[in-house]
Amino acid sequence: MTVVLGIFHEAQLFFFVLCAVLLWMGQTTPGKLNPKPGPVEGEYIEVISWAPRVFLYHNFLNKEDADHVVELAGNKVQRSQVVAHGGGATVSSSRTSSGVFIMGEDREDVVIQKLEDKIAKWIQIPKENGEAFYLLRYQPGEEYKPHTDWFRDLAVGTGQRICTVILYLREPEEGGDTTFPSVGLTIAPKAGNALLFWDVTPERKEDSLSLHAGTPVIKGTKWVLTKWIREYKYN
Ligand SMILES: O=C(O)CCC(=O)C(=O)O
Repeated sequence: MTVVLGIFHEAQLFFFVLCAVLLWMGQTTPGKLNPKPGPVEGEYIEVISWAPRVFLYHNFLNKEDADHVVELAGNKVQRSQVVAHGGGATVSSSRTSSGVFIMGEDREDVVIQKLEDKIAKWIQIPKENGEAFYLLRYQPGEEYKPHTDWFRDLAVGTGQRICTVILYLREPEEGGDTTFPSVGLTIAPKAGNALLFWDVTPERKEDSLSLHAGTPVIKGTKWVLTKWIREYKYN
């Protein structure tokens, strides 16, 4: 009996040591993926549409970082403008929000840098291809009517805007959806989420299906951070 028990214990001991060694190898063997590379708790990416290409990253950023960005530059917003025909910028009734580009010292902010790095990692395009973040505030009644983000009259060397990322920092109580009217898509501006859509097709043609809008806020205030990504290094 004692001999049988002894063999059993030895077998058990051998089994545990083997498991520990295999586990250790799995964690440390060069070239092997971390066995737990999956999403951080609460983060996941949803494919919304393939035509146009639209993806929603749930819980991309936390409330603390979102509040930090609003506190960093929220008091600098001014009436938004649109790209005028023939270049330059102009105020338009199609875009009634207020906004500011996060540039200079503010762009060096640790949270801004963290968000830029996280976007680059997500979309696999170097952060140097991104324009500065544009912080946008919509109050009740304010909107951005349907438009596309790609440039019609592309100045030589500037590079086309190929995709757009919108980080929802603070959601309004009502209204303020992002919509794609050509394909009947509506994305709720849920704080913490990030929306990615492609302004060009996989063939790098301007994608008319990427027509999108920020619908009027009805109640409360909506804050977003928009980043337009160019096809070449931009900064
Ligand atoms: O505010 C939104 O939901 C859309 C913003 C937008 O269309 C843009 O920044 O290009």
